[in-house]
Amino acid sequence: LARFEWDDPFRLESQLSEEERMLRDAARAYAAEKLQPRVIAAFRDETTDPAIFREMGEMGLLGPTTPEAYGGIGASYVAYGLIAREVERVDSGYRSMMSVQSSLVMYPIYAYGTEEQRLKYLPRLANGEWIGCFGLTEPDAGSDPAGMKTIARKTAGGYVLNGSKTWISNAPIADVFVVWAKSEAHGGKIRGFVLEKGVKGLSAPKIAGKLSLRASITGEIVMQDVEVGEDALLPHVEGLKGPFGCLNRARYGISWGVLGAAEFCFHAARQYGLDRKQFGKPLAGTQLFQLKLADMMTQITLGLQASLQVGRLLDRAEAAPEMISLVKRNNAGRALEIARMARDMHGGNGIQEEYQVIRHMVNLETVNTYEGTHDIHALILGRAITGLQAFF
Ligand code: TGC
Ligand code: FAD
Repeated sequence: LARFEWDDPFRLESQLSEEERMLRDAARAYAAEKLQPRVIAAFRDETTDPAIFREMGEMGLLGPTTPEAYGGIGASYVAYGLIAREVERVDSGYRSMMSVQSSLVMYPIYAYGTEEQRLKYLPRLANGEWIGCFGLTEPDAGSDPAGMKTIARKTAGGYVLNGSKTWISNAPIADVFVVWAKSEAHGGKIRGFVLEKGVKGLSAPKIAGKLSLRASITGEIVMQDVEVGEDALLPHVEGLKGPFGCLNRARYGISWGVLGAAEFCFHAARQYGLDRKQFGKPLAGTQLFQLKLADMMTQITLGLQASLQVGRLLDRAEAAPEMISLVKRNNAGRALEIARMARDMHGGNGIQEEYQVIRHMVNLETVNTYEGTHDIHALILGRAITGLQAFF
């Protein structure tokens, strides 16, 4: 009989290349040795350690798919997903810091920027010397970014930007701001701009009091007559496909990341059930407990296999955005259910910070919302299924 391993039912391991396994193992070791010891206090105290970017940079975890000429390591998208899974096994906030830098800041500069912009920004974002953020969402434009009000007006030497962005990961500690605005000079089309910390009129106040994703700092971006040169414009894209091109990659990474958090919760619940006795026997020996574990393992296994397939297609430039919506939506929703279940299976201990399942649970509430809510991805899929759009 073929062997069955409960923690790798479909032998994901055997479907990875040697290089992918090595990167995954390096990320796993880093996350366990450097991130895990900090996370409980960071979440409790709502603090973000900027040194994490440099550490991740040294490990090659920032923008890993970027070519070596620009400071990356030219890794596959499958490797990128595996890294996200290891980091989010510790905390969704740490994965968030990393995926914003990689997919939402480095990717647009690489894909839409000039050679000068690539050479100026990418190596220092890759090594973590600079921290990046991505400003799309506004107070009145969340699920519907086409409704943004931020505006760029042409000046003699460049542009002047006015507007505000909200819910921006990394913003209060960012050096580099990729901001999307409607450009009057381009017929009101959405264009991308790269702003630098310290420019007059730009501020990024922290949003305090989040009860989710507390280890990842979030802020606003306020732009009051921010003047930039022509060289701040990302010249090679216009329209919403600019930010969506970045979101495709970040959403794909999230589809792997959330399963790392789900695996943590599944493994913790299993161990708790083996250790904890009630009614004279381990909880894991009861039918209800086993049913829950079987459901967790099934959803994680199917999700990983799906993300691997989308990653392989992405590596061949054959991944459609709807495939990414499918795995982002499904895996984030399933991970949230698994974390809630694991919290329940820990009984009263499940609400304690040291058991960590409730932290994953409240983090995953954010992940289910950002980068397109669970329902928005359903509408993207519904449009693909029926040919009818139901957003408005
Ligand atoms: P729609 O008419 O569908 O499309 C407008 C243009 O965009 C193109 N497009 C895409 N291109 C590439 N990839 C995709 N996934 C694309 N989706 C659309 C499309 O072809 C079209 O191009 P063109 O040339 O014809 O103009 O646009 P819509 O306004 O109807 O869109 C509706 C909807 C709901 C799909 C979209 O707005 C949406 O996805 N909303 C969700 C918003 C969102 O995801 N925001 C994320 C903000 S960033 C964030 O959350 C970071 S958190 C990160 C962290 O901390 O980890
Ligand atoms: P809304 O769009 O107001 O949605 C509210 C509810 O209405 C949701 O349930 C939604 O599914 C539903 N809804 C909306 N439209 C429809 C419809 N047509 N039909 C049916 N239901 C609908 N953004 C960035 O640009 N950069 C970042 O770095 C970033 N980081 C974030 C970090 C955190 C911690 C959080 C919480 C958010 C972050 N975001 C970021 C913003 C995030 O992308 C938005 O919160 C998200 O896109 C949802 O927008 P909204 O909050 O305005 O909700």
